[in-house]
Order: sequence, then structure tokens, then C-alpha cells
Amino acid sequence: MEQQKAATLAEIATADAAALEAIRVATLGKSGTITAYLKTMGKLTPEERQVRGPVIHGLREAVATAIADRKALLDAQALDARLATERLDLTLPVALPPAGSVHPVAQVMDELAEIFADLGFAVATGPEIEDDWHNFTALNIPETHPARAMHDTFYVERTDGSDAGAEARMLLRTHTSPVQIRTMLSQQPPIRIIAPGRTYRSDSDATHTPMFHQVEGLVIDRGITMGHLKWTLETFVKAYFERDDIVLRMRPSYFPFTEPSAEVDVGFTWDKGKRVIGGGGDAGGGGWMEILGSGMVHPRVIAACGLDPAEWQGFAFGCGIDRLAMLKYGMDDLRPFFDGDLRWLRHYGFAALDMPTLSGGISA
Ligand code: 2NL
Repeated sequence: MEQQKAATLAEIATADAAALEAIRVATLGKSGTITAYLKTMGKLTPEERQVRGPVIHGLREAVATAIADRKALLDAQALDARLATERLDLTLPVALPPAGSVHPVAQVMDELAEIFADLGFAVATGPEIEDDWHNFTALNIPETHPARAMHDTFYVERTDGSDAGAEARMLLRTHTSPVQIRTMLSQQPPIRIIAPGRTYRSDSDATHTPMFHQVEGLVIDRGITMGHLKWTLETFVKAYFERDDIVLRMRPSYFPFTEPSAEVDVGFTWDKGKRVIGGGGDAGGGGWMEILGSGMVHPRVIAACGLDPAEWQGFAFGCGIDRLAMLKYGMDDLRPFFDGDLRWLRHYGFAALDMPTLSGGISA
């Protein structure tokens, strides 16, 4: 037995995983040699057992321990080898720049989210297929308003086939205002959100596409005034165009969902025959360009969302994202935005890994 022990331990010391398992089966397995010794114990006299018992148990113990130790060593070596081959150097630079580019509209949406996040606004989204109530009625747009006429709005059939009345008619949202309506219905004020997204109107010419992008902003709180509106828009336009010499002009206007309402113009100057945002206005040979519509949220809109207009006020604004992109990045035609022409995308697109940040520069 002592000889067998020495021979088996020597074998174990050099065995690989498969050989080790074979040794285990041959010694400690059901019909293994050491198992056979253990089975003889019952037939021994007490005197014989006193002598042979410790030897057999010593043999079993030594072999079992050696197998377990060898197995632990082999497992550790296998793990080390695997970790070495699977190692990734995360500090290596990306080998090739990504093939795609970020569309200017997506880039501007990211810029807007970044600018307004810094002012405490969250980004809200909602369905592009809306019902008449959320798109029109809740916004104080009466049945007779021209924006409701069939030629402006794309109506779609209800999937349930029902005719549930005028306000349940389904349509492609004509602005992102229904997102703000849904937010007011589902959240308690104070509310500070922007709602960027796709919008649809049945309109197509050099300056209009049936699908376009809009961003709206909404603040609902106690004691909100036009002063908050003007400061917010000025701060936004300065951050977006990355210039401090931005001049805004507010003109009285009309929207059914705001009262009072104001259209917002930004001053521009001329540079080599092109309009450049910044400076200008009534001074210095420049002019004004309309960029936004805005106003104080109409009390009827606040009431339609279940809030008491005597307690809660707010301001809202809306503007076209496609136009914002054109103004900042110097495109003079809207239509290529939606052509998917790779040459245009390569020229005007943005690198996928350059995210806009306030600290690193909004336009990256
Ligand atoms: C424009 C004008 C505007 C709003 C949008 C709004 C939303 C709610 C309540 C009140 Cl829920 N107002 N949005 C307000 C004023 C103007 O957009 O010229 N857009 C392109």
C-alpha cells in the first residue's frame, strides 16, 4: 500500500485534467482500488482492523487530498490562461471611425436637450399618432380653427373601427404640444419640459415638408411671468448660437393656446452676402429673423389639464428644429434634410462620438 501510495501520488503530481479524472476513478471510484480496500474492512478481525485501518484510511486521505490539490492547481492555471487570451485593452484607440454620421436634426435635438437640461428642463416624448382632443381641443383650438381643416392635418382611421366622436378622431400630430398636454395631465406642477420630435402637416413646397421637426418648451409653476419667458429664451438662443451678442425682439402675436402671445425675432448681420445670427437688429445694417412663437399658457389650456389657472401659470414656446439647424449650420435648402443622400450626410453630418456638452462646446 505504501508503494501504491508513492506511485499514485507521483502520477497525480504530473497529471493533466483528463489523467487526473482517470486516476480518481481508478482509485476512489465505485470499483477503484482504494474503494476495494475499504470494502474489505468489514471482514477483518478487530486486531487486523487496528493495524490495517489507519493504513487504508491514510492511503485514501492522501490520494483524495492530492487529487483535490492538483485539480485546484489545474483549474487556476486554466483560468489564468483564459484570462490572458481574452484580455481586452480598453485604452486602445478605436481602430476606424464609425461609418455613419449623426444627422444635423438629431445633433440639434441633442444640443437642445443639453442646453435645457442645464436650466432644469426634462425631455418629454409622446405618440406621433394622436387624437383630436390632445392635439386641438385641449389647446383651445376650436372646431372652426383653420388649422383643423382637412388640408393641413393628416387624419388616420381608428384601428378599432369605431366612430367615437370628433374628439376621438385620430391624426398625425401637427405640433408637439400634445406631449405637454399629456405631461400636465400626468404630472403635478412645477413642470419644466421640452418636447422635441417629428410633426406632420399636409404641406409641401420649397420651405415646407409634410414631416418636420419641432421643439416646444413648457413651464408651469406659481407666479410665472413673461419675464421668465424672455430670460429663458434669451439664455437658450445665446447658448444655441454660442454668441453673447444675441438681440431678441418680441412682437405681439396670436396663438389660441397662449395669451398674451409673442413672436420672437433674433437680430442678424450680413457677412459675405449671408445672414449671420448675432448683433444686428435695428442697428448696424442688419435685420430681424423670426425664430420662435411663444406666450403665457392660456388659462383654458391649464384648466383643460385639470389644474386651477388661479393657482398655476406658465409660459410655452415652439420652434422648428429643421430651421434652427439650417440657421446654425449654414444650409440654405430644407429638402436635402429628408433625401438620405450620403454625400450630403457626410458633408453636414456629425461624428457619432462627439456628443454636445456645455463644457466641451455645444456643437462639438
Ligand atoms: C410656433 C409657435 C408655440 C406653444 C407653441 C404651447 C403648448 C402648450 C400650451 C401653450 Cl401645452 N402653448 N406651445 C406656445 C406658443 C407658441 O409655437 O411658431 N411654433 C413653430
